[in-house]
Formats: sequence, structure tokens, C-alpha cells
Amino acid sequence: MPKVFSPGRVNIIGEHTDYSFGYVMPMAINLGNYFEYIPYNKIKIRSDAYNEEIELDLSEVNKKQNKWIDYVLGIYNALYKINLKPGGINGRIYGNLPISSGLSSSASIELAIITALNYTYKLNLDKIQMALIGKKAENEFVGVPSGILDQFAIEFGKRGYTIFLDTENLFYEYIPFPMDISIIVYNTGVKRELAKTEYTERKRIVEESLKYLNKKSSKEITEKELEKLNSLYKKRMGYIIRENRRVLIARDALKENNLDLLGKILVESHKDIAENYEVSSKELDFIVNRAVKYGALGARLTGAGFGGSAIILAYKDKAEIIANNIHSEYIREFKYNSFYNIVESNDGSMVVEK
Ligand code: GAF
Repeated sequence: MPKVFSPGRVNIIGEHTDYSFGYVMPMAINLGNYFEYIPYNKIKIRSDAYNEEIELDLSEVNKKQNKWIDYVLGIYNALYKINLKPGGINGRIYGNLPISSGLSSSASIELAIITALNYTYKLNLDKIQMALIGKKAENEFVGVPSGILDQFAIEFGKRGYTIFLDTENLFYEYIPFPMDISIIVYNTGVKRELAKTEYTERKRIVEESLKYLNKKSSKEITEKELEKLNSLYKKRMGYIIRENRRVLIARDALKENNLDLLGKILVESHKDIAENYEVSSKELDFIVNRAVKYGALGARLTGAGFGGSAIILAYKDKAEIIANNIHSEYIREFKYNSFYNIVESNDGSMVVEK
């Protein structure tokens, strides 16, 4: 029985920059979804995480269900739009990637499905095409107006590396990630209820600013040009142009193994996104603050924000103790069902059993 593994992702830095064609630096991680399946004449899928099995005819792929199966239907829809008509599948999605926690569980399912269909029905899609089809499913069917960050990271992940990506032209570079650094993913346990509306609102402001300044990418905007924007727009775009710069600094710091600088840039990024892009939360701020207090190299929220997870970078031999200290303080302060995982970089979505 064929089996696909599709990872989740963290974003080391470059948050909310992808929908203005800026820089990002994500990493696929070793938490993810397995998809075990056989070819079938319908779509019949069980999700362990959602504890549900759904069966639909192939003629029903256009019918949005407003639940997790839309990630699967979205892929079929995107394929149908380019005249690819794979047959059905019968399978089970399971794994250890927490849902609604800012680690891209939706993109992980989308890429698991496209990887399976590409393999079984010989669609001949390359990696870029698969990432773009995942994005199309998310934007046009699921209805979340995201950028390319998540699908690209999940498709292009590489064990031992983080990915520097220019989301304008999809130029990417694999940057070795130091073996002696651990990444702690601290899940706040807070459901990201505002995420979709606030995300759409931030995106609207960014798109209107680009249009007003007559730019395609946020990379082209100068400090001087920011002055042409009204105060809210200037505040939001100011964050974005500084964040683009920070991605370049973080990339170079990693190349030079300047881990103190990398950590510092992460904390700066968090402070800026909290104050000027306003997508953080008191829980995420608390984690970053405690991470610094307990001697981590750096920390910041990861993903869209509004709850979800923070990443904490720490030397391997100190990671567990730092994570534990933060956790004890966090559960004393907040009553959510929070937890952490110490994760590693991972390869992107692939068929692991034939
Ligand atoms: C979500 C989106 F899906 C990404 O495209 C990206 O914008 C991210 O939020 C914020 O950096 O994960």
C-alpha cells in the first residue's frame, strides 16, 4: 500500500512577507502527516486528527464541505482546472502534527494528497507545480488568501537545511542549519479564532499600499516612500520592509554561523511584528520574553500569529531545560492546554512506501 509523508513547517523568519512577494526562511519539520492509501473509484478518506471518515463521488469534488476534507477537494479542483483528472483514492491521514497550531497542518494535507495523486496517477508534476497547486487549493477552494510560504516549505523541505526563498521569483537557496541548535516549538494552546479575518485585513492593507506606491514587491519599497502612506498603512508596511531586511541578515548570520546575531534578529522580528503588525498575543509575547530570560538564543512567533506557536532556538544541550522552565511558568500564568515539541528539519512531502 503506498504511503506518503508530508511534513509541517516552521518559519524561522520572514513573517507575513510572502503576500507582498518578499523574503521568507521556512523549514519543513519532522512533525507531519502520513497518508496511506489505495487507488479507488471514489474519494474515501479518514482523518485520525479530526476523527472522521468522509466518502464522496468524484462528481462531488466541487461541493465545499467546510471541513478538513476541503483540503483534499481543493487539490482535485485545482487539478481539474488545468485539465488533469486523476481517479479517486481510499486512505487514512494520521500523524503527529497538531492542527490549528500555526505549523501548516492544512498545507501538509494538501501536499500529501497531491504527492499521492502525482505518484499513483502519473500526473508528471514537478515540485514547483505541486507547491503552486497546493496554494491554489488553499486560496480558491478553502478560501484562505495565503501566500506561497507554507506549500513551498512543505514541498521543498530538506533535512539539515532551512530554505531561503524570494517569493517573487521563487528563487531559493538551501542554508545549512547548525547541528548543535534545537528548535523548540511551543504551542500556546490558544485557538486562532481571529486568524482568518485579521489575515485578510492585513493582506488588504499590504495590497493597497503596493498599488498606491506602484510596486510589485515589498522589497522595492524604500523608507522614504513609506512617508507617502497614511499612519496605519505606514506602520504595517514599515514592519514588512524591515522584516524583509531581517531575513537577509538572518540568512547571512546562518551562513557565517553567527548564532548570537541570528537569535537577536529573531527577537527583534517578534517585537516588531507585535508592535507594528499587531498579530501577536500576550501568550506569544510571554513565551518570547521567558525564552530570552532562560538563555535561549532567540524566539519569535511562527506562522500567521493570533495564537498558534512560537519557535525558540537554543543550544541542544540546554533546549530541554529551557523548554521546561518556560512551560512551568506558562502553565502557572495561562490555563490553556499548551505543550512543546523539540523538532528537527525534515525532507519535504514524498512517497515513503510504494
Ligand atoms: C500563513 C499563510 F498561509 C502564509 O502564506 C504566510 O502568510 C504566513 O501565514 C505568515 O507569514 O501561514
